[in-house]
Amino acid sequence: MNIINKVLLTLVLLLGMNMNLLAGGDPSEIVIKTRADSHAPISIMGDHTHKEGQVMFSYRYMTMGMDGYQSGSSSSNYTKARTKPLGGNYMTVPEEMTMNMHMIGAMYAPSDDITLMIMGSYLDSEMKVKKHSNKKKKTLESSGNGDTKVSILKNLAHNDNAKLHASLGLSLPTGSISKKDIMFGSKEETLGYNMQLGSGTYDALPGFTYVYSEDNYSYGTQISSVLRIGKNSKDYALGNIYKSNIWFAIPFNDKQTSFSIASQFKFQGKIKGSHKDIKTIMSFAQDRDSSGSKRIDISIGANHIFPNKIRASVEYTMPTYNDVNSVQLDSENALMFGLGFAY
Ligand SMILES: [Cu+2]
Repeated sequence: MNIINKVLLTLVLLLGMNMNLLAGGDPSEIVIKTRADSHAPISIMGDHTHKEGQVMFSYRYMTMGMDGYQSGSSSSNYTKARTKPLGGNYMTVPEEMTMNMHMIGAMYAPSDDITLMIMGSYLDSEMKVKKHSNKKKKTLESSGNGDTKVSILKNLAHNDNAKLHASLGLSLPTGSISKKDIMFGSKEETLGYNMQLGSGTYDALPGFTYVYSEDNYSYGTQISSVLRIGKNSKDYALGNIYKSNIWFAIPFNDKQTSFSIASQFKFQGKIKGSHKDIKTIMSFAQDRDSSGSKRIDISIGANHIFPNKIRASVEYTMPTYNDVNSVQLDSENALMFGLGFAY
């Protein structure tokens, strides 16, 4: 099933669930309704805080693919993907990659001003590679727990329409950075950087989020970073990430449904050091030179709150600009789906 079919299927399922629940809802019940767009599009983390005593659980699923080649800001080809930046050729060439990620999160507000957040993840990745000499193909796999993030969110200012909060988090290196698979030899070898499940480092996660809402629309912006602290046990550190997000949302259906359009700018630096278990660099996937990028994505999304207060969200992300170091696999569209419940 391609990604567009997945989006359509999800939307149809959401609509179906909505109709069922509306039919069964009790109109005499008095409920204080939160707006669907009181949360940002689902791919944006730490976008909202909670009222004192409130607890929220959430689940997110993301699937993304990479296919074809990118070099600098233009598309590239197999020949370039096989060429090392300083001359010579790699023995193997990655052809495509898919990554599926499950995220489980919990939030709790000990006061109106402070919200605590924890998020764990599970990743499942696949990369197809081709050995140039005999054209043999192999699918490399890695799966397991990713890094765990703990954050504190603090409200800085708010009035009837606008709200500003800061967040400070720490990413704990619970994801493996020693994932291996059999490539073309007889024994397992260390997989490339993108196939590892975590950063291996403790990462500081600072950010600021501003949201403004009027009766019939809302918009928000978030700036955030991932700052690696030192190097990991394999003698490298992934590049720091600097992101800025903006989104605009329109609520309807008694504000229980919203549609959004969003854009993200993301800069990620190059890997520092190199994985000490990678003795021979087989392809650009294991080469630190092929890391780091500047990219702009555009996404469309929907949030919906069911009468039973379960919040469902979907977001479809399209890369629109990508400028990568050396040569890398080209990003395809991504899909994220989320469920949340607060009480
Ligand atoms: Cu929440």
